[in-house]
Amino acid sequence: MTQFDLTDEQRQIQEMAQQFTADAITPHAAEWDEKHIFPRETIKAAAELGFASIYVSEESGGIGLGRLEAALIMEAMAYGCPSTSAFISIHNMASWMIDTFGSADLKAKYLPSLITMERLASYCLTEPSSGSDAAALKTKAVRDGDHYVVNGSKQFISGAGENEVYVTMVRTGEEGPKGISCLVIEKDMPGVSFGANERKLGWHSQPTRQVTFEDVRVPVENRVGGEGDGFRFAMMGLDGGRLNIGACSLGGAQRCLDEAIAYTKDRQQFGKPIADFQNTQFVLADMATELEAARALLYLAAAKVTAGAPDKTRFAAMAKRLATDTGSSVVDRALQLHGGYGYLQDYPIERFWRDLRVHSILEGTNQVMRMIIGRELTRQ
Ligand code: FAD
Ligand code: 2MC
Repeated sequence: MTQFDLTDEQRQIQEMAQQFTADAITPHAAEWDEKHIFPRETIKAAAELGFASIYVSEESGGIGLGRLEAALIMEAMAYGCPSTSAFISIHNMASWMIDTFGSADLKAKYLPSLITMERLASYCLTEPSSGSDAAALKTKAVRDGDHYVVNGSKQFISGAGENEVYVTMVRTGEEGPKGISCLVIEKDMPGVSFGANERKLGWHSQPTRQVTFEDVRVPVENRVGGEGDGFRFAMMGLDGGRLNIGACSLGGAQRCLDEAIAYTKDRQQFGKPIADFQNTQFVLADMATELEAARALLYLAAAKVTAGAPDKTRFAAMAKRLATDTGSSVVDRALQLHGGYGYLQDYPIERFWRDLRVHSILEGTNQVMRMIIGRELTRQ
């Protein structure tokens, strides 16, 4: 084992996730996509392997692994279905925020059911008028005795309507990032309602809805950390979430590369397999090279986030930007190598093409990633 290789334990985790994917995800993913099925039972089965609490501490009942192990698991599951893998990542991000910053009572209240996925968690930052400029969020929480009264709405919430727990960034104070706090809000609290399921290009195996809060009374004990800490917690959650989204792109792209290799060896034109054309081999060579380079940066960034390195946020942003752009570009080339068949639902490529497209947008657009990187590079 060298510093550039995985440990035996990491390989075992990777193989377990690959086996789970081959058995429980890959055979069904096309149907989930086509029929917009939310595979709750499969997601719950992932929890039995610890995949709902990958970096929730062992003390709290999680499996207490690092970000590289999480990336390996997300990458492996995305080989079958990027949308389902990303859904599980978001649940992990929300659970980690409760475990890392929540009080002992809050952890006891929510973590046991989140770890088993009896309850599923969403992460609510985006609002209709604040996406990239997340610190401008307006959802207001006003203190009234031992409750907050919450009013406002969240846009594009993954899992909304299905999930039971909403880790929600709200304004309790001044404008800007320092006036934001984080509350755990439950689906069944009076005043919580959901918009229609958005009709999307991809990510069909999970719902996306607006969440509206109308005079929702949330106990003060459901606040994660102190007043004004919410934006920092939200950003720290995203340091890990962005790695996972990048990993989902890598896994999806690896699947399409493997499909393209098999297809081009089989498909004959001009009397020989199209894999024999130098163009095909050069395209495959570039796909594999770029994928490995993006993977190497992502694993490095994951190690930095686990270690709490000072440059972890920049590395997570660089890795998310490169892995998601590379992933989409690899899938696009795989589609081209399939010719017209790549455009058909009979082959999996078009699903991956659609699923990976949103990874350059969510958990911070790739322009915001460049902003984070550029700011740090030019900071005096
Ligand atoms: P905008 O911020 O309006 O950006 C529009 C364009 O302007 C983008 O290209 C952007 O890069 C660019 N832009 C904006 N500001 C700048 C700048 N300063 N410099 C250069 N370019 C800029 N959010 C959640 O909180 N929870 C979720 O679970 C969740 N799930 C999602 C699921 C899906 C399927 C989708 C599509 C989105 C989800 N989101 C979620 C929201 C997602 O994070 C936002 O869509 C994203 O952050 C971008 O915000 P926006 O859509 O408002 O775009
Ligand atoms: N870790 C810890 N603290 C952080 C941090 C991080 N990664 N990033 C920012 N902060 C702190 C920062 O240090 C500052 O605190 P202080 O003033 O005490 O130093 C505070 O937070 C405000 O930070 P900025 O001054 O950088 O805030 P600004 O508003 O200028 O920009 C930006 C922040 C653009 C990086 C942030 O708004 C952002 O990431 N936008 C994209 C939104 C996003 O990613 N949304 C994803 C939604 S979730 C999703 O899509 C899903 C599918 C789940």
